[in-house]
Amino acid sequence: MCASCNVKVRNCLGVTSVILRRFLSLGVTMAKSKFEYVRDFEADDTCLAHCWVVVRLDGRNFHRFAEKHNFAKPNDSRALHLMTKCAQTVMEELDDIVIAYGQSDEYSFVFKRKSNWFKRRASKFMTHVASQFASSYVFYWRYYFEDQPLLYPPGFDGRVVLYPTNQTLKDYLSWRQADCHINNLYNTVFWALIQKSGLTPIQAQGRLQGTLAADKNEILFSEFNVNYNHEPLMYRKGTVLIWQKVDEVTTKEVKLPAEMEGRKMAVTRTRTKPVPFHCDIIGDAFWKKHPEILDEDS
Ligand code: DGT
Ligand code: MG
Ligand code: MG
Repeated sequence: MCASCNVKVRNCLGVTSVILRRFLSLGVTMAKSKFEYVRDFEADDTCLAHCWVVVRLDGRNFHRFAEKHNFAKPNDSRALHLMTKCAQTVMEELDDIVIAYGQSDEYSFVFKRKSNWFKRRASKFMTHVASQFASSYVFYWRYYFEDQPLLYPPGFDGRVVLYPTNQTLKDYLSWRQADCHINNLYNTVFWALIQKSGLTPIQAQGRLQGTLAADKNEILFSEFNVNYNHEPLMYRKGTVLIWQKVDEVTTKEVKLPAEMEGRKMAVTRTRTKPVPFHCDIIGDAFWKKHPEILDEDS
């Protein structure tokens, strides 16, 4: 019986209103408003089951951004390392990313085939990756560009592409790495002609028109004594991020036993982190060495 109105507790209006208020405070709506129908205008963007979900980001108008921030030409290692730091942050903060690949002003992130993160909604994948990446770019800027202030906020576009098989996913990543190679070879010769031979950009462009990869290698070697194969791997291959076990050594104050109190000791912890590699991902060797990336359970 209710102490105040003397009816069975389940019939007491006071108790009912307490329960009702508790429901409402928990955000449980008892009735739909007449505006609820607008939900039906939302498009269903669920990514097809069992496909690899790839989100590719690309810097917005980075031609201008690189000029304004005095990026070294053709490659600025600070800028590339900052991109990789942002990609590592994305992998650590978001769920289910198995591999990422980046070059120039772009990064691709591959989500597990069986990921059910945000019920596989494409817009959730894309916007979380883009916003986490962009805020990291601004947040970490000063650690990579110590003397160079960030002059305006950079932006990144994003797209989602689904790949139905391991082969199509590998071909996608190969396409991005081949693009890195083609652009980097071209840019390396182009800027050598300008910086070392004093050609104008129009003259350098004319000189390279119709040349094949072998011609560009030859120009680099015979005119600038540069063996393209000895250029830094990060420039030629881009950056692959995969999860690896890493031993982290930290110093900790030891609490016990009593006689050791106050002493510092090195403690080794094993953590799984996204680790960068600048290796070939077009051939089979990489995939044979890391079979877990394409594992069925991914
Ligand atoms: P978009 O993507 O259509 O908004 O336009 P952009 O200008 O971002 O063009 P995109 O993405 O095709 O090309 C990347 C640009 O970023 C390219 O013009 C060169 C520049 N960039 C990227 N990394 C570096 C770098 O390390 N050094 C320099 N100097 N420029 C770079
Ligand atoms: Mg861009
Ligand atoms: Mg780009």
